[in-house]
Amino acid sequence: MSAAQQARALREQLNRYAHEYYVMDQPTVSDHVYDELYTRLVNLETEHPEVITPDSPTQRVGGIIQEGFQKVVHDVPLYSLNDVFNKEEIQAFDQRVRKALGDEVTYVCELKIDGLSVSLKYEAGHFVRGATRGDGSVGENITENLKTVRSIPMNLQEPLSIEVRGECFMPKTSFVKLNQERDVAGLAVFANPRNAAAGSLRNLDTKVTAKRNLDTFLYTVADFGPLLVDNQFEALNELQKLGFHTNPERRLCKNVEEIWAYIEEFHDRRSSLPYEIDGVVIKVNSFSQQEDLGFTVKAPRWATAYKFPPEEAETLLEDIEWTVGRTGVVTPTAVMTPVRIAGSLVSRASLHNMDYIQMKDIRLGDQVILYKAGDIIPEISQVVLSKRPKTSPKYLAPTHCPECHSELVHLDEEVALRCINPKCPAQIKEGLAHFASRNAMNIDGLGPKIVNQMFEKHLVTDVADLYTLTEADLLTMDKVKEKSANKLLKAIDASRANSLERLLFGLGIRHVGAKAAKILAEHFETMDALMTASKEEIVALDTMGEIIADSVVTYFDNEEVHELVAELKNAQVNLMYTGPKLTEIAETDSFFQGKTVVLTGKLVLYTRNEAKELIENLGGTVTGSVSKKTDLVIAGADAGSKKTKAEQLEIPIWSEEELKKAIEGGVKGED
Ligand code: 0OX
Repeated sequence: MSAAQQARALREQLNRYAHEYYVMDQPTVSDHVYDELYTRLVNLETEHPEVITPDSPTQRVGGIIQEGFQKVVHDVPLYSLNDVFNKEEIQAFDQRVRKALGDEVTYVCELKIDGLSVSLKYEAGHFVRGATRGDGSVGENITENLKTVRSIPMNLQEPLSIEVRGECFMPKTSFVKLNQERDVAGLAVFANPRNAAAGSLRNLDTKVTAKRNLDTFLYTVADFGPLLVDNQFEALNELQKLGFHTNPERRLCKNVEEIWAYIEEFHDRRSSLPYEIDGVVIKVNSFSQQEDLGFTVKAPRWATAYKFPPEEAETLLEDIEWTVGRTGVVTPTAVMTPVRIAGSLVSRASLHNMDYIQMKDIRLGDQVILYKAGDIIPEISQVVLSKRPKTSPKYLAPTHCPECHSELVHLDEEVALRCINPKCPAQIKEGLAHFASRNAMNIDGLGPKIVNQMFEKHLVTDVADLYTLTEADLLTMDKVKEKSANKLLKAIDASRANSLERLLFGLGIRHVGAKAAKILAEHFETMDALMTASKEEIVALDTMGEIIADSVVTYFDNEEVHELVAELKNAQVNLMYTGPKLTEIAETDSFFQGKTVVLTGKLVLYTRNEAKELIENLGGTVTGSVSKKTDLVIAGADAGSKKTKAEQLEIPIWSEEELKKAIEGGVKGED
């Protein structure tokens, strides 16, 4: 047998075994047998590289480092689904369907896989392109990444030209393992399998994708023509026959009762499934009936998605930790025995303030019910009173600062407890980190951890000290080498030139947010002018109320603040407004000036290009992916991972309506 023939035989055998393993979930040989054959193929291909074909299993290990992802225009858009949340809404959906079609309706229920929608294109049976859903109309080309996903066939059982769609996801066990490895390596863990799948699939290094053990379930095609079937249930069977992994839990249902029984069954089985689901998709089975119903702009009228209620879990409240923020507010955090909710391990939840603790009568040692608000933020919904030990005492508010031990107070009518010791180390550290933060002095690399160390090592006690730091100082800190020390010094130095509003915001004057700081800086132009401004002068400014004015005047009526400003001046920190002059502002200043904006989700008021152009005309820049440098995310319907990332990075998220307002009215948004 020639090398080419041998390679072909090995390829076919290995692809068959892989199909049995990854798609059918029915392996017929052991891993050892597979590995032996695989090694033989690797050796053969190394000796005779000319026999390598794109469908060889050796081509699935990645190795391509991409520069970015090209856009892919979906000829047939990937629709999203309307959501329903209870049985009544399913009944209403069923009634609408029956009103249009009559009583002869069968539905298919499918599990709603919590992954990323992908579209796979095959020509004459060969995989030629894979893309993300994107906004439904335009996605990204992730062909090389998808080639590493073992359940995606490189060749179909029949030479069809077809575009198949479904969900790419990370199984729960792979997710847990990945996070364990990342934890050990000191890397940030992924919040849930969906984020992990997104990060893996959109990784520029396909070797990373290959290692992540992603899987797929396919459920539809752009055009059913080539499949020669006339309903969704048969289409799923056909997709399976072609070699795709399809979810085995699909079921035909004749009415709402049967649909509801399916939903209840999987609500109960959800946690024991090996992959994450967030609901059930209900589809009219017959294609001709689907055609009769058609689509709205956004979603098919013949399908709907039932979303499970937020997942809850019971756990033990072990402790309540109190932490001091920049303004001295002391906030409680519940520390609990870790539990898994909606795909991630949760052990901490904010308790907001003492009123909240009292209102829910939360006590140490209680069993509590945890859920994820908006599916993201862990929150305690209630205490399980029946499990409370009889002797458990009421939880009492702390009386002293957990950091500096000075007495805590309530200012005015505030619910919050505050430490009012200006020398409280926790407040100073938080204040320093705020000073360096993105919207303030924007000192790259000066995060809370570094600030903490600097403070503990007595390198800094106030913000002016940052400007006297030397390389030798920085080298005394853990994990700081020459290179990073110099980088940090450069970033600190660069911040000297910032316009006054950044410094004002960075100083952390009570009630002075980024927007107020900008207005003050624009008007008074110099720190000196602002420091001597009267309350009346400040109140006279548009949008500046008494509270801010009082706060500014009180802040500058302090000898220590004057000393601090003098130190900053000495350190050659700019104390002037260097933005456009007020007269120029009328024409040039827009909220978008200099801002980096990301558009995500389906926009209905503008096309993507229109929105981009309008923002760019107003001085903004529109980019494709969310990062620390993003200032604003505009999220249309069904915004996915970009919105999630923006939430994690605490980047402001606007609706399309808010965008419209800002564009049309020149309204300034909140920084
Ligand atoms: C899922 C899922 C998503 C087809 C036409 C509109 C939506 N997440 O598991 N979408 C669909 O259907 C598409 N089915 C699913 N099972």
